Amino acid sequence: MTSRRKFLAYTGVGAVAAAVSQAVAGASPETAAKTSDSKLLATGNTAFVPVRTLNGWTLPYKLKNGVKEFHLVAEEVEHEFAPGSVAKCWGYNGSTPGPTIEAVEGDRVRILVTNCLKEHTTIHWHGILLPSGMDGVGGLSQPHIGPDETFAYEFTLKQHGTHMYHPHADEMTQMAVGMMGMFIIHPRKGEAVPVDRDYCFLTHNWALHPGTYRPDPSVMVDFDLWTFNSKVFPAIDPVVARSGERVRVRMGNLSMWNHPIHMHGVQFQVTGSDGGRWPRSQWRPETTEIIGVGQTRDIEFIAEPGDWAFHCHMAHHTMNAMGHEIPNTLGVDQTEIDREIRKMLPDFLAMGRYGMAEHQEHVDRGHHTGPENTLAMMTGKGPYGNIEMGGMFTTVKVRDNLKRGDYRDPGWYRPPSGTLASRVSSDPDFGNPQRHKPG
Ligand SMILES: [Cu+2]
Repeated sequence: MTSRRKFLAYTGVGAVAAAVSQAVAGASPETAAKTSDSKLLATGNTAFVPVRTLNGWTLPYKLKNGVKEFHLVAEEVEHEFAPGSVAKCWGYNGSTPGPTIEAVEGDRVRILVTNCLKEHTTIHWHGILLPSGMDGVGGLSQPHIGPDETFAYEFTLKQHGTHMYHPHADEMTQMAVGMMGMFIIHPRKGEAVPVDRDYCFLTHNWALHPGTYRPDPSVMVDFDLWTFNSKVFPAIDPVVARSGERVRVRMGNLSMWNHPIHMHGVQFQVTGSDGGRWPRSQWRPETTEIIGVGQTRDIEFIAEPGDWAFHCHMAHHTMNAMGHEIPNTLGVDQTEIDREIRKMLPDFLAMGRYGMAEHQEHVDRGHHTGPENTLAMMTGKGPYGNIEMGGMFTTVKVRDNLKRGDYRDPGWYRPPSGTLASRVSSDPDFGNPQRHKPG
């Protein structure tokens, strides 16, 4: 735990990590190891910007006779999705997702896996080319790792790209409760188009039923929480950058749905996947990219000043716990039924006649306390009011005056004068807009 805190404190001043990484550019592995803390930073012959795991952390390693040795511990963790919702989840080394493993193409890695669960597990290195016996499929490629046992995986990284790790034993349960992580491999020869910031996260879905504390692995469709790195808005870190920087966001999907991830403000380029960074001729401009189940995708963009929404475009994936099997109240006058129900349930409040935006206002006013340990369906405050989001939503915050490697939340954007949408009338009959006349 001490080393993890130390490490977090270290990366907390992200500038330091980035600066040291740049300082080792072109250095031999030996000098690189001397110039920095070799347990924490890459010691290959290539400089790279260390990947930044949203709301997460990177696993330190020990260099042992030229082998980078990592140690993962599969265990139960107490996890907070956002203030007001905690759960007994499973993860690695105290967190869900587990820490990001970061290495360089050509590295020899050894990954010790200690199982502190009460049932057996394994780890599959998703998308990584390795000997069959290291592939981590319990029963097929290896014996299971029993409770209290430690297994060693060891292989040489023959590729680069955005990869993932997850159990391949009782997968349905172990993944549903949070066991997963990212495995980032940087190219040995560096990148022709270098990035200034390199973010990563995993998308996931959870059935944490209202009022409960353990995710339900049997649910297949109606999930309650949709997360980036096991967090929901507004607890998801913003993606922070300085204007003009090249930013990469690496996204992986180990959930049960596809996620069309949409970014405002730019056309990003889709530049890579589990297959590594694609040749430039295959990059394509998009504003939404589907991250299919079991896939990873890298997007890159040049940061534009502002506060930009960054979210899954499945509208229910930007909400928290909500009922699905309910009658449609849109356009329904519920005055009578409201009165009748309140005789039995004094706190009852009919809603939804004119839309659901009022939900967040009512929650804010304390009208709906809801079950314990359960987040409101929509939440979040911006500089201009309620954001009415939850789940897979965060912001890209770009400012002109940020220092390189400063990842701190810069607060809300102040648009230059003349660039903010504003009220010009409160009269519904304002102006003379054209309307379509049926028939
Ligand atoms: Cu989605």
